[in-house]
Formats: sequence, structure tokens, C-alpha cells
Amino acid sequence: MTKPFQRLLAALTASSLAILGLTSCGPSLPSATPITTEMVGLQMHTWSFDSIATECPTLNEIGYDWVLVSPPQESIPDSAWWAHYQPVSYKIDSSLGTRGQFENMVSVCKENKVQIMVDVVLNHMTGLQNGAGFAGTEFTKYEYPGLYVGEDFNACPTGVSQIEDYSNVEEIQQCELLGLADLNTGKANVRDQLVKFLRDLRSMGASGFRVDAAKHIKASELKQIVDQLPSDTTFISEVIGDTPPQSEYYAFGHVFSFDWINMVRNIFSSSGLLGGSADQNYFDMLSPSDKTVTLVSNHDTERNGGALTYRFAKNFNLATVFTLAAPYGKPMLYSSYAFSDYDAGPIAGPDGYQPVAQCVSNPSPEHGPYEDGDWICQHRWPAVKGMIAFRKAVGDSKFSDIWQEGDAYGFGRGKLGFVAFNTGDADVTASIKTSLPAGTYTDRIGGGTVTVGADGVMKVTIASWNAVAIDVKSKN
Ligand code: LM2
Ligand code: CA
Repeated sequence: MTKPFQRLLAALTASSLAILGLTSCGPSLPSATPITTEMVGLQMHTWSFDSIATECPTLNEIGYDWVLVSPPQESIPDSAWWAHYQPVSYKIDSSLGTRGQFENMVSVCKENKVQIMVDVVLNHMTGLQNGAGFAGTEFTKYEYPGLYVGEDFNACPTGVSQIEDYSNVEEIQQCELLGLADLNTGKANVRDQLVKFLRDLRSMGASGFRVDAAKHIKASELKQIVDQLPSDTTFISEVIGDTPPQSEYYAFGHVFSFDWINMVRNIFSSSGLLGGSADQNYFDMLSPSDKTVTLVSNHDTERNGGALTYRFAKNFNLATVFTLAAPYGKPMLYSSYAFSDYDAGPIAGPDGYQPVAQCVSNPSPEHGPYEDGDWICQHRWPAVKGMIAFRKAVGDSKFSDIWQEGDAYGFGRGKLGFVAFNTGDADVTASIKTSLPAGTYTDRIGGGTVTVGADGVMKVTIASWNAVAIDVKSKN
């Protein structure tokens, strides 16, 4: 063949592939919108696909932009919530729902402007010696038909079987986490299976992923997986602590801020701790804002004492308000069910699938006591709804007008908003200097009226363990 003819042929092949929507990596995928600091996400821990689909119109009304779904793949058949963290195949079929229900959820939520992010377990498979998965797939701990065989798993280099030394990166990344069969992501065939799984989820319209146990996967190997997905895919890595360094994971996406979970737990668990630390200087010491997803709790910290929970409702509520008010990070809120047993998952029906979740009536921090299994629906709490609107109203405006008086503390978001908290046992009445225009405003938290004078001074009473927030869009 002559050179020009070869070139023509190559061009034709490329364009016909483009017409078919094919690239070298396979079919083209639906586009996704990367997350920004003004967007608000919500982890709906073990909400079924149908439950999320049913809730999406409400989520849209409140202003949520994205939802994190629990791991959707086939897993070991166990009623514990954590069964979802033990994959046996990448079929979308579990107590959370079928593939069809997953697809329906994505499309209903998309119509409601809510993107779906998926919690994906890439580090490991199961800890069980053998069995059959939820959808009937038979496996042994180191053999998964059509996916992996023995040599696709890591042999722990330090001679222990499970991770014991959490200061040893090699051990953290190549030994078994909790005895779960550890995938050798250094092997191309292993990465290919994981890429196929992620592309499949993207092809169904999912926008991005929480990478479960990301610190147990070498950042360089995870990057080789990420690089095979479109660049508009969101990745949020779960990297607890700084071994391995979190910064290794910034190169291809976000990290969750466990520092944030600790900070809000500390400042909102008792009186007198609010001022001082919660300011820009403190934020500057944390991971870079645009790489960070902030949160009050997730499903692990809700159970291990690491975070505030629905059981300390007023504290949890204020911590969520603070997370939404702060000019830092990309918030992901948390919604869950009541439990007294660590293992207990939501109740499934006789066919193994969960029925559609029903929120408790009038979800609020005052609701309770809860029965085990009640869907608490923290995402519908009035202050949370109000503060999502606040966050959108203040945009990326900076910290300003920091104010403190006893156990009360507040800050402005420039000319666009002001929020004040009271973590003391007595109500606080104060005159607070803001940069807001004069006028009357509706409090985003309690719904009352707040007046700002011509001098920018706002006169308010902040009830004990409560907050007041106003912004230019809540101006009457
Ligand atoms: C995670 N992030 O890195 C998840 O957020 C966390 O929820 C997962 O643990 C963990 N990593 C593995 O994906 C959960 C749960 C564990 C549970 C595992 C595996 O917190 O209790 O472990 O999922 O299902 C269970 C048993 C444990 C047993 C293990 C293996 O609780 O006692 O370990 O299965 O059989 C011997
Ligand atoms: Ca590993």
C-alpha cells in the first residue's frame, strides 16, 4: 500500500469508529458533571435502588446534586450491611436491587438533576472460604469464575496473613484487610476486570465513584485504572490517616476528609470548643479544598465512635450546618437507619430484596426515640434543607466577620451570608457585625425573621445548641 493510501484508510477507520461511538477503549460513555464546592452530595447508606429512585424528586427539591449508593455488585449472601463490602462478582444484583432497578434509579435521578456516584470495592473480594453469592455465583476465596484465579491475589510479603502493622505501607497494600482476599492490582488482567466493572457502571449513567479502601491499593496502580475511564469521571478515594500519604491520591481525584469528621465531632460534642480552630488558618492546614470531600460521618464512623451520629441529634445537626456553611471542601451528607447491633442491615423481604424505604414521620433532630431499622432521613432535617440553600447562595465567597461571645461563634461569607452557632446551655442574644445589606431576612435554620441594620449589625437570639443563618437569597 502507498503511504497516502494508508493514511486515508487510517482516517476512514478512525472516523467510522467515531460514528459508531467507538474508541480504542470501547463504546463511548454518557457524560458526567464533575463535582464542585457548591454542590452537595448525600451518602444514602444501604438505601435500595428503588428507594433512592423514589426519593430523588425530593432530593432535587431540597437541592442535592449527587448521591452515593452502597456497593451495588453481587456479594456474599448475608443480612449484615457489610456483606456489600465482600464482592463475589460484578453482576449488579444484591439486596439493594437488580440491574434493571439500578438503571431505573440512574435515569429517574438524572431527570431530577441528581447524579449517582457508586461505592466500589476494588481492593478485595470476600473473606469466606467458599459459597454462592446473592445471585447464585459460586466462588472460593481465591477463585471467582470468569474473573480471577489464585495468582490474581496478593501474597502478603511480610509473612502475616492479615494486615497487622498499620505503619507499614507494603503490608497495608499487599496483605489482607480483615482477611478479605486481596486483589493484585499490579496485574494488568486484574485492572482490566476492574476497569470493565467501572465502565459498565458509567455506561449505565453513573457519574463517579467512592473508592472503598483506596489506601489499601497502591496509588500508582489505582491511577492506571482511573486513566482508563473518561476524564469527567469523579473519583473520591477513601484514605484514612497519612500512611500512605493522602497526597499520592490527589493526582486522580478527591479524598474524604477524616480530619473534618474529627474536627466537627470535637467542636460540636461539648460546650466551649467552637471558637479558635474553625477558621481559614485551620482550613489551610487541611487537604486542598478542591480535592476534598467533607463529611460529618459515614457508615463506618457512625459505628466505631469516630463521629457524631443521629443519637446525638442536635450535635449532628449543628455539625452538618457547619459543614454546609464553611468555605471549604465539597460536602457529602449522610442519611442512615437506626440500629443497636453493629452488623444489622436493613430488613429484606422474603425474596431477599429490600422493600422501599419509608422515612420516619417529620424527620428532624427532635424526632425519637427510634426503633431499630427506622429510616432516620437526616437529609430531610429542616436546618439541613435551609443550609443547602445557604451554600448555593454564598457560592465561593470567603470567610469574614468572625464573631465570638462565650459559647457562641459565627462567621460571614462576605456580603452574601452569615451564620452563628450556640453550643452553650443558655440562649445567647447578641448584636453581630455582618457585611450584609440592611433588611429583613428569613432564618434558614428556624424560619424566624432576622433584621440587619444600616450599619450591618444583626440583632439575634441564638437558642442553646442551635444556629441562625441568613443569606442574600433569604432576604425578604
Ligand atoms: C471499608 N473501607 O475501607 C469500608 O468502608 C468498611 O465498611 C469495610 O468494612 C472495609 N473497608 C472493607 O471493605 C466492613 C465492616 C467489616 C466487615 C467488612 C467486610 O466494617 O466489619 O468485616 O465490611 O464485610 C466482616 C466482619 C469481620 C471479618 C470480615 C471478613 O465484620 O469480622 O473479618 O467480614 O470475613 C474477619
Ligand atoms: Ca490491597
